Amino acid sequence: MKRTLLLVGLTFAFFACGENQKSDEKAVVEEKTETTEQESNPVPEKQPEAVSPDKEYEHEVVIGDMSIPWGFDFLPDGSILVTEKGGDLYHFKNGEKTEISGVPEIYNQGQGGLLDIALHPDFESNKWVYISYSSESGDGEGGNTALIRAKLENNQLTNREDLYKGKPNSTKGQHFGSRIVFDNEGHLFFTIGDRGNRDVNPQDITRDGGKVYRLNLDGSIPSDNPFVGEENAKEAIYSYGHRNPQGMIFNKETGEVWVNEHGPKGGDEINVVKAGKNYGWPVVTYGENYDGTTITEERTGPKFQNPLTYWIPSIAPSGFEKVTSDKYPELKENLLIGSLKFQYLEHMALENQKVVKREKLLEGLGRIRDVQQGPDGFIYVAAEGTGIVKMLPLEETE
Ligand SMILES: [Ca+2]
Repeated sequence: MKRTLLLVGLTFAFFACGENQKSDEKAVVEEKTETTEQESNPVPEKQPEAVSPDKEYEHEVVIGDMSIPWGFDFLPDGSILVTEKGGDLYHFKNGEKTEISGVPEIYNQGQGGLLDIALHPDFESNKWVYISYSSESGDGEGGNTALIRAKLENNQLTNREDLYKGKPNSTKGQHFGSRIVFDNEGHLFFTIGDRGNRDVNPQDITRDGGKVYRLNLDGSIPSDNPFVGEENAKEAIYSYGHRNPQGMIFNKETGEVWVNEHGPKGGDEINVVKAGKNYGWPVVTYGENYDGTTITEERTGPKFQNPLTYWIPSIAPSGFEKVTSDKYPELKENLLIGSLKFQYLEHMALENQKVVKREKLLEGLGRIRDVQQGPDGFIYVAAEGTGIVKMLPLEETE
């Protein structure tokens, strides 16, 4: 964009003007270029405070008796598949919870475990289910994030295919990612956090960790991925410089993938994921170390894509949804984000890419891991120590 504008501008200046006008035209070109860059990468403003809503939503527990329900998705009949971080996968239908067999062995360390689950967009005809988890497979002690797919038939996972495995393994328990979403063009996106190795992984495209990845649905690498053909690059990488994205949506309205990710102390972010862009961690951040010491004074820089917004203090975001149904008119087209730290569901309203409202919904429900709009249009929320609850629209509780 920048190059095009510059060329057009200079050509125009060359043919159309005398000496004096030439410098004027040049000034216009420079101004235009700057505006364009800023428009595509504005520095975020401080968020408004999160407030309690005028009226709290009621909820009903749909699946109870769970410890850490990490991720879930809906089958075509509206029943639910849900992971327990500890390593079990359940199918919940008609009030009954059935354990699914054939689930991969997890590396049970720290934040690792059985993580996200997502059904193939055409699950009804092909039965493919995608799962992310921490895995010990491959060389070296410890584990790293893996992505598989398998067919779900008769409460069993079969025909397993290993699609991706982050390297190297590490015994660190931090930052495995990992969400899975699909776009409308036959890709899937998933994330791996920096694996507790922030000074080595996120800024290096020849290493896994601190990345958003893009694959074709069979696990192959799209030929138009941004780092295809670059020496030693992990060609599945779509964007880098991330810390630990644990919430991801495909924003149908904009055709973009959006993530929310944990910052250090302060500095959680929402990022609009763009091909080949660097999201800055740990070179630029709005956060600091947990002990209050400085990571960097830099909040932004010319090489880095700014977040859409950032949280200070951190809410520890997990799960992400954009409301599109008509069940909750006051939430429509807005964002929902789970908070592990403050144990509420954040409702965030944007206007022109700026945060104009933040509300704390379902306060005290528990550490929220995931949020999804079901095929029935209702909002479902996975909370630690509870399970999955359905948020009831305000008019239904009046
Ligand atoms: Ca960032």
